[in-house]
Amino acid sequence: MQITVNNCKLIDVCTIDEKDRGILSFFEVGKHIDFPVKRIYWIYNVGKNIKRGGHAHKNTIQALFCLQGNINIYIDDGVNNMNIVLDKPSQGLLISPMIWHDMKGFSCDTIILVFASEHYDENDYIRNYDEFLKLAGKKEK
Ligand code: T46
Repeated sequence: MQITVNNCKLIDVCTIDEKDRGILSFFEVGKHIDFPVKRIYWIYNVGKNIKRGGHAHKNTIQALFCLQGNINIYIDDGVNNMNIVLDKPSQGLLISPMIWHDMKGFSCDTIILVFASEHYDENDYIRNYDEFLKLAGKKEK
């Protein structure tokens, strides 16, 4: 199947708002997210004007949540691209493999929580954009 930015979806997780008691949000693997979560990591304390990401994954699927603050995510399939703002903890972004992604516009209090389908493996990363285009079949080898 050809992966495009349209395969990357915003996910609204289940949210229980009990007013003064606060808000509880959750998702369940197999019900709301259909990949096995093998790794969870979080990113915080990002300085002003810092850009992170700048890569695609060969196999890893990720669901990315911004628990606090906000963030701009640029996603690119080699032909089409789009910018997505995550600014509420109840909404995540599902990023398919072979989607180039950059993250910027971190606020000083941004906390990102990411659920990944694979264990960490540097060989799963494509960190060169030309290489990404070749592997995605968007550029002649
Ligand atoms: C992604 C975006 C959204 C590990 O050792 N284990 C891990 O699970 C991760 C995620 C990273 N690392 C190491 C690898 C680097 O030495 O932590 C260092 C920073 O990783 P990186 O520069 O890849 O961080 P970001 O913020 O550019 O990208 C991260 C994830 O790596 C990546 O998978 O999609 O967040």
